[in-house]
Amino acid sequence: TDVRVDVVSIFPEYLAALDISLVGKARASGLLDLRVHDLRTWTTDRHRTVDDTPAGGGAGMVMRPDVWGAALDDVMEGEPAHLIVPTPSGETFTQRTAEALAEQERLVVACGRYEGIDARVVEAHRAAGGTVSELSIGDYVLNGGEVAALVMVEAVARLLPGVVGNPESLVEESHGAAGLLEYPVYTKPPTWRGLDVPEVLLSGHHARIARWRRDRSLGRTAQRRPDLIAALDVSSLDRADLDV
Ligand code: 6GU
Repeated sequence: TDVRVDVVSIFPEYLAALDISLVGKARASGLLDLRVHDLRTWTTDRHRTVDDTPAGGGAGMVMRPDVWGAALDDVMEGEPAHLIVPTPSGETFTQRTAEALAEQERLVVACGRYEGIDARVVEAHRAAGGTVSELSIGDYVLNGGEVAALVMVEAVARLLPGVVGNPESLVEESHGAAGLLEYPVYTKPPTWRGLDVPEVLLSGHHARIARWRRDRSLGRTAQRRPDLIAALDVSSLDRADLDV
């Protein structure tokens, strides 16, 4: 196997979606060794408690460091893997993050619930020589890290060599190297409900099609994601990009 990913959660059922589609195939074909674990396996009390009240007071509950420590020690088998902690307080997970994570041989994803995991778990992992990414998937609040873990695992898995059939479909996408959103796409029939496929796409004129697509990408990006236009590297623009 090329990459091993362990996900630890109190709701391992959330990760069932990783059995299907592209990620499921990557697992079945041995390109991805994905293992999902129930955090409660590492509890020691009758009630299988994973949380406790926050030090310093306040609302909610915090996940216990002893349970998480035991879980991570076991799952990592003495080899500190790269630890991913999904959290709304993390750095933003982007396509660049997915690309960097796809280079790792071992990833462990620690899904927190409640107000989060006792901060010493991350601290201890770093002290033991491990590396950590605390990552958010965007500016909104989820109930726990599981859905974010699904997002991250899928984004990373599809970058592994051999997982996506046509590697060209990896480079030409939104948030690819160009930093632009994808152009609109069409298929047959050429007219549907009175709406036509843009004529240029049926012209067979490859240079004009490429120009049309680039213009649609630029226009769409300017409308929907002005932040991406602001971040564009001027040297990535061609002369015709500046024509109105
Ligand atoms: Cl990674 N976790 C939670 N709980 N909420 C989020 C998130 C992560 N990313 C965005 N919102």
